[in-house]
Amino acid sequence: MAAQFPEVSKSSSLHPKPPGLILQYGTAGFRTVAAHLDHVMFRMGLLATLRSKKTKSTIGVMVTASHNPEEDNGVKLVDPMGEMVTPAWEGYATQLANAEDADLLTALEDIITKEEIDMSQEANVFVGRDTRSSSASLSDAVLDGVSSLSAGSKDYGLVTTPQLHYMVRCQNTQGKYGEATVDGYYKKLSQAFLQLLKNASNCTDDQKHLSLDGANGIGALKVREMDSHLAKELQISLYNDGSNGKLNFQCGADFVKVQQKAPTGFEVKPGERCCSFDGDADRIVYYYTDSDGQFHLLDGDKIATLISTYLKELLTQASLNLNMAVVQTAYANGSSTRYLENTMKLAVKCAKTGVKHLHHIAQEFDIGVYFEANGHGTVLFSESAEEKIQQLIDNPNSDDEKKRAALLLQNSISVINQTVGDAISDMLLIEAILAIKGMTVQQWDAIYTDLPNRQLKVKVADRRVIDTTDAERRAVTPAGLQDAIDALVKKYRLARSFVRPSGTEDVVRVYAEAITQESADALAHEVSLAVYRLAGGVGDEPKPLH
Ligand code: NG1
Ligand code: ZN
Repeated sequence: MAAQFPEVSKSSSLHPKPPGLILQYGTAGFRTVAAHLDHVMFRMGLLATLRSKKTKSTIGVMVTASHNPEEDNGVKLVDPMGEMVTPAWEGYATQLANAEDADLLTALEDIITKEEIDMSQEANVFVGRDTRSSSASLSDAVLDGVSSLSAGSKDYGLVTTPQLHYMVRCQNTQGKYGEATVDGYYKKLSQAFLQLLKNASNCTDDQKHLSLDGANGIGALKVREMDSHLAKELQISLYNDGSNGKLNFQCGADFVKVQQKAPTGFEVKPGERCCSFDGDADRIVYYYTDSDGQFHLLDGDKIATLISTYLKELLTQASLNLNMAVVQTAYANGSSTRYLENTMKLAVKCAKTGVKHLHHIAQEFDIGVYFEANGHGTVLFSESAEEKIQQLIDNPNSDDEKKRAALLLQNSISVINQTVGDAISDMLLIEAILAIKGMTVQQWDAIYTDLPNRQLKVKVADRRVIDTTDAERRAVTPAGLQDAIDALVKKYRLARSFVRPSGTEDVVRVYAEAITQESADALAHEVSLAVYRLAGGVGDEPKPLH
C-alpha cells in the first residue's frame, strides 16, 4: 500500500511526529503548544484532501488557537457549507494525528477504505491562518500535506476564522453566498450594513463611534482593512491592534468576559460603547463603564436578546409567520432565559457547550439565533425563510411597512455570517440594530439584569468520572453528586448550579448563579467542595472566595 503514496512518505519525513505524543481533536479542533503541531498540520492537510474528495467540495483548514496564549496554536477543519467538520471525521482527525510515523500510511488507507473514497476524484483545500508567529510555517505544513496528495489549494494567508469559513461556503455555492475573496466579504457585509443604516434617522457622530479592542490579533488587521468600506457610518477607535501588545494578553473577549473588566491598553471613557474580539475574531463582547466607574458587560446572552428582539419585531411588521428560537447553553444567565421565554415569548433551547451543538439545534428552525455566553454566535435562516422574505419584497401587493421590514430582514441576513460566529459580522449587525432602534448601550443593558454568577474550576484525578445529561445541566455520575448539588441550590434564592468536565482544559467547571453575588459565590464554593469530595479532587481543598 505504501507504494501508492510515495509523496506522502517523502513529505511526512519532513514533518515527523514526536513519538508517543497523543492529541485529541476537541471542541475547538487540535490546540496545544505550537512546537507540538507541525506533524498534525501536515496530516490535517492530508485529511482535508480526503474530506474534499469524499464530499466533492472544497474544504477549509484554519490555523489558529483562538483566545489561547501566543505560544499555542491549533487547527480546525471546515466542512463544505462553512460549518465545523462532522463528528465522524473528528475521530479520523484524532487517529491520523496520533499514528506513529511508521503507521501513517496505514492510518490513511484505513480512512480511505472506511469512507470508500475515490482517490481519482479531484480535491481542493482553502487554508487560512491567524497572526501567531508560529502560524506561517504551520500553514505551510498543511499545504505540504495537501500537495503530497496532488490536490489543489488556495492559501488565503492572514484571515479571521469566520472569513475562512465564509470563503469555503462561497466556493461551494458557486458564488451564491458571495464572492470567495476577502474583498468580496467586505463588500457583502458593508453594503448590507450601509443599507440597514439608511433606516437609522438622526444618528449623531457620538452614536457612530465604537471603541474596539482587537486582542492584538487578526481581527484588528481585518477591521482596519474594512474601514474604507464603511463610509464613516461606523467610526472605530482601534486599541490593541497588534502594533506592540501581545496577542490575547490582558485583552480580548475571553479576558474581558472571565475577568469582568476592561482590557489593558484601552481607554474606557464613562458611558462609551466598547467591544472586544478574541484572537481569531469569532467572538465578541460589549461593555461600558458608568459614571461611578462601575464596569458593565454585555455578553453573548445580551447580544442574543438584542438580535432576537429586533428580528421578532421585523417578523411582526412583515406579518411573516416564521418559527424562531434562541439556542443557549447551560452557561446562559438565568435572567436572559427568563426574559426571552416570559417577556419575549420566544422558544429557548439549551444545547451542550461547544458551538457545533448550538449550530445543529439552530438549524431546526426558520430562524435560529444561537450564542454562547462568551460571545460566540450567529443567526441561521432556513432556505424557505429566505424565500418567503424575497417573495414579500417581490410582491407588488405588499404594503410599504411590510416591504420595509422584509428589506431590513434581507439586509440583516446579508450582514450575518451564517457559517459560524463572526465578531466583525456580529459587530456590524449590533451597531445597525442600535442605530435603527436609536438605542444606547445603557438602554440595551437595561433590557434585563444579569443574575450574579460565579464560575470556578476544580482539579480532579480524572474528570471523565463526571457524566452529565439534560444538556449538561445534571450530573448522572458520580453517585450522590447531583443530590448534593440539588440540596445546596435549595439554600439560596433564584439559584442554579451545574458542573461539567471541560472539553478544552483538564478541569471540572462549576457554575453557580443566585440572587446576590455573595450567595452565588458561596454556592459555587460549596458545589466545588462537593465535586472535590465526590469526584476525586486532587491538591488542596477548594477555599471559600471570601
Ligand atoms: P470548555 O472548556 O469545554 O468549557 C470552552 C468554552 C466553550 C467553547 C470552548 C471552545 C465556556 C464555559 N466554555 O469550553 O464555550 O467556547 O471553550 O473554545 O466558556
Ligand atoms: Zn475564537
